[in-house]
Amino acid sequence: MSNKKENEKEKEKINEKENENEKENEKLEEKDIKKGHYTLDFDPQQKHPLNNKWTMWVNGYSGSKKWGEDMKKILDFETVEDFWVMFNNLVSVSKLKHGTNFHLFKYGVRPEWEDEANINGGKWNLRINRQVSKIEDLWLDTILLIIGERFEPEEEICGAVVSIRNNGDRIALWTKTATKKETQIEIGTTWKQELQLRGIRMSYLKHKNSLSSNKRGGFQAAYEL
Ligand code: MGP
Repeated sequence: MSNKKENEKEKEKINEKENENEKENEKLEEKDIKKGHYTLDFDPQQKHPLNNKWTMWVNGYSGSKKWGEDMKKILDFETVEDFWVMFNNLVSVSKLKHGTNFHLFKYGVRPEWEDEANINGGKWNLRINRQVSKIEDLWLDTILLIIGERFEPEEEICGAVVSIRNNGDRIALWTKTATKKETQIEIGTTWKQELQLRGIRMSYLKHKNSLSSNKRGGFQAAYEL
């Protein structure tokens, strides 16, 4: 027999074997479903720990003019399951009153410039156009990226804030060491890529500049992407 013919026979045999395997799998699935098995073996009581514990905060809902006065803890969580229970029971950010902020920060860090974890840091600031992007989707994606530790180095991440405003909603990613330019650029680039935000400009602001300025004067970008 020629080599070509031998190869074809071999291929046919492999195909037959694959078909047999597929049929076997189908039978197995049918059998399992008849027995009432719809899921893989898992223990519904078992929770999956996150590497960090996190706290969700809210402020800005009361109309108070004094910063931080109405800052309130919503919940701490440290497992995947507890995160989803909280998130699924939280008002969607698309329905929040203007002026409100949700803050997701590592446990023990207050969502303020003055906290020792934030004081030398800054934030990547993303302005959202509601005509183009869904704020609730970008907020959830951002949360999943931070609790899932998708940024390098993970220790640089302090938290994230979503701010609902009349003049344009924003999401900010707060990081620890504003002077580490390369690190911040890498984190900002990852964030932009993961959210698939091509063609959108983003600025990095140092908290120390915000602290020393009275309001908008000092809000100058340290880095841009
Ligand atoms: P903002 O809500 O982050 O800015 O801060 P925005 O949305 O441009 O302003 P708004 O007026 O539309 O809400 C608003 C103001 O709150 C700042 O100018 C500060 O005076 C104060 N503020 C905000 N943060 C995050 C802090 C903080 O961490 N510490 C202190 N001391 N003041 C803050």
